[in-house]
Amino acid sequence: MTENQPQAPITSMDGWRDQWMAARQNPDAFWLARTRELIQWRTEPTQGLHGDFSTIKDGPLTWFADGKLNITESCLDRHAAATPDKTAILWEGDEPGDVQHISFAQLLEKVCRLADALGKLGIQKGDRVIIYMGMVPEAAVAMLACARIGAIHSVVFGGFSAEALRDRVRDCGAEVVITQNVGRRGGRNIPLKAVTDEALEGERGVKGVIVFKRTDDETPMVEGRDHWWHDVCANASPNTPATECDAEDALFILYTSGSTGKPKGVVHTCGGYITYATYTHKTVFGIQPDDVYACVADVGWITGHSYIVYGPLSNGVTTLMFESTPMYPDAGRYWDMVQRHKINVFYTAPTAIRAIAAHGDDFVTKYDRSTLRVLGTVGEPINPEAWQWYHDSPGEGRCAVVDTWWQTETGGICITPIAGATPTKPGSATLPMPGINPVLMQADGSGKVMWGPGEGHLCIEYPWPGQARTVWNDHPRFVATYFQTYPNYYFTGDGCKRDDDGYHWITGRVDDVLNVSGHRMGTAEFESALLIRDEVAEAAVVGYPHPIKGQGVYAYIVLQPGQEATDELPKLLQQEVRTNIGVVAKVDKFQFIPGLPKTRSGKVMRRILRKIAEGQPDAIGDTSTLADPSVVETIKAGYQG
Ligand code: 7RM
Repeated sequence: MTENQPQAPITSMDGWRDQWMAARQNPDAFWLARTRELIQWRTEPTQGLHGDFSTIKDGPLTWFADGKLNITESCLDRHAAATPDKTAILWEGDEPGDVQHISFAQLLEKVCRLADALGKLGIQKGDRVIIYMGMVPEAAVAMLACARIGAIHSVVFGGFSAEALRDRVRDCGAEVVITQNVGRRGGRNIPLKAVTDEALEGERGVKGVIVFKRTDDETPMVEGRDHWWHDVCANASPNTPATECDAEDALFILYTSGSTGKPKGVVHTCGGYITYATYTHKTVFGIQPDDVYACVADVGWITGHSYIVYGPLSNGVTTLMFESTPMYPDAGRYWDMVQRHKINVFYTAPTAIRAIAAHGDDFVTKYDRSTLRVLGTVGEPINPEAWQWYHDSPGEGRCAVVDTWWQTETGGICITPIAGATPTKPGSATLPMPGINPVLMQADGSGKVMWGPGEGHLCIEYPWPGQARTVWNDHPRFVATYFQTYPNYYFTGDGCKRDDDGYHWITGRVDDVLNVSGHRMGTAEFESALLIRDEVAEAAVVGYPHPIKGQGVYAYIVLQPGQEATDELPKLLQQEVRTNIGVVAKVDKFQFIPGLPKTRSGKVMRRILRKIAEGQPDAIGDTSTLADPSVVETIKAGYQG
């Protein structure tokens, strides 16, 4: 059976085309072959896809439904057996040179101990565990320990506030929270345990908190609820058996912002997700067994899940975890690490590239980058200038640059060059992965598919194993968000251009989702935080182009009658946003206006607000449907340039 032969690496455009065509012609055969060759199954699946986008309203689709596995056996046991002493996690702490090497054998033992400790706290298969940590190896251990016993983890980014953490604990019904006393970043403490305490005040559902001791800072512990990580792990088994799971058992929930309401708990399942993370990681970056691979994202985002933890460990390569920032102690930190750790593949975000490029080439050239082979970027559109700098300066003009487009919901990379195979164009994510069928829809609401070059809304036509299955506890919301705009297609929320060569150029979100420094946030989340303050009658938040962050946040505020826009007010409003969302959420500009531009039916015309915030008041277009077109002139006049 040819489909059972291991896939040859893609090294040419012909190779890419062959595999893309094979996946298109027989997706089941393609993905069954990939999962059998890449993943350790207890019972190999014989079934591919069940269901499709037309039946998704009746329930989640499935991949590999008759397979049984525990994904930690792919990420840990098989490598602990074959290469026990090889470094699995290479940790670089906040201070340069504060380094740990954790081998596959050691990582497996740590995971087993925490898994056993979780079990002793009453956590069973299917239970939810929240992980609220910084970038320490223990964050990966916590994720894998949950997976070991079939518990469902939900990592909450350490920059989110107590309110945001509490919302997530409640939404998923978490019974245990794993945190650390403090996080370290850029020489400063991040009060993770204190925020956890605030979030959990009065939360009866959480029966235990496990606290990793990152520093010797004094840490108040709640009697009967809180346990030190080192205590519970010291008394735990180093050989906790892996719990057998169905391919479609949930592996994790990750909350992500959409255009409306609170963040959604996107659910990924074991078999399809691990297959897609492993396959894309290996294929896109051309991973070699002895590579030192570094993705400097945070495990609080999907990039950290798929390309710091699950993909690289499943592929058995050394994966770096980086606790600090690209600027600490100076703008040379990335390349300092590349030199010291002999990094071969390096993966970061456009916002970081732009920020360090602004500090000049000396911070780059003083370090040896000769080990680098592939440079990746993800999180937001990369402007051609930043792409070129990444390619020429850190990459010495000889490394492959892969601009990888994907989303929390897609589980892994979908549109990207394949390192060493795809000719690149600066600013283009180029071509789809095998198994991904991108389609552009006319943006005029006609629902028509566009052929050939053009610009439209990016959809994906056919299911793939790594895609999210549902929204936690709210399948109708999943269907409404992704499958209703364009029936029978997955709608990404992104705009996209396709050029004459069939290359894809992502233009950014076409909905009310903001992307600030690669952090995805909803305008609705900002607006509801602003509305909490009594002074505020109405609020509308939009994005505008920002040279480093990609997007800045522009808030229009209508005050209650009798209220005044004092000098203090923006600070108070910002404080409210921070309390409700977290330190990552910052309003860059406030404009106080007498009224929002609304249609006669009361709908806010965000297009107008967006154009003014973008500094393009002349591109506003038709305002004749507004209830009171004169507000536009007032808003234009008060523009915060
Ligand atoms: C991986 C991740 C998803 C949104 C997505 C896009 C934007 C991500 C790129 C990109 C242009 C890229 N997941 N995006 N990668 N835009 N080029 N290479 O970021 O769920 O947090 O965000 O990010 O708008 O819809 S995410």
